[in-house]
Amino acid sequence: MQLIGMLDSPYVRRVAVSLQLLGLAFEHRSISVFSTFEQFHQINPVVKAPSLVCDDGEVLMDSTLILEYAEGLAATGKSLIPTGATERQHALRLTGLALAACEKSVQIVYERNLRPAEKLHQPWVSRVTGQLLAACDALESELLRQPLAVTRESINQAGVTTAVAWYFMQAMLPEVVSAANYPALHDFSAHAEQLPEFQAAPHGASTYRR
Ligand SMILES: N[C@@H](CCC(=O)N[C@@H](CS)C(=O)NCC(=O)O)C(=O)O
Repeated sequence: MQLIGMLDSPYVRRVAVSLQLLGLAFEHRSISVFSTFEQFHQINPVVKAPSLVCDDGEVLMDSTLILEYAEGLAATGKSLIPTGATERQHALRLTGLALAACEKSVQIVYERNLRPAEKLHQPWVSRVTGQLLAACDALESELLRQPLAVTRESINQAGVTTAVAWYFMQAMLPEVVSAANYPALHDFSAHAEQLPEFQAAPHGASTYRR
């Protein structure tokens, strides 16, 4: 299967890291939804990153749906979703918070980079920034209350998505989300980024290679 999209997208990166942790082989094509729109369009006319081209050619999109598909392909016993109801509920809460943080960060980045400066709508930016910081505050509290596991054997989807989201925010919006205010998130991310699966799929323009 082929993972389409650049690793500067937190959604693409969470899939690239998760596929490795699930033990699934894939080819990565670092194609941009912006600078190589036409090339992306030929693979998926909706031009959403990540897209996953399955082995039979069918194209999936949306990182959460792609990961649901991947979970079904993984060998028995390999999963990033806890099986116990309480642990699963908590992992889903954290994953939801981290995904909301990604969404709000991406909205701010698009507002800054894609909209002409004179058309920037400050009330919208303020609203989105408040939502982003609310998600970060909640994640920080959760990590302080109950630390997330961060070895390659124990990290779960909440851990992968939280770490990827934090790295993305620090790369793109460090002045909005100050690391000094979120020491637990910062520390967790620093540990996760040391894992081989994160190092093989670094944030940016590079291509994952096995
Ligand atoms: N909910 C989606 C969000 C994916 C998303 O918004 N990806 C961005 C790149 S970071 C994208 O495709 N942007 C191009 C566009 O929306 O036109 C997911 O989890 O995959």
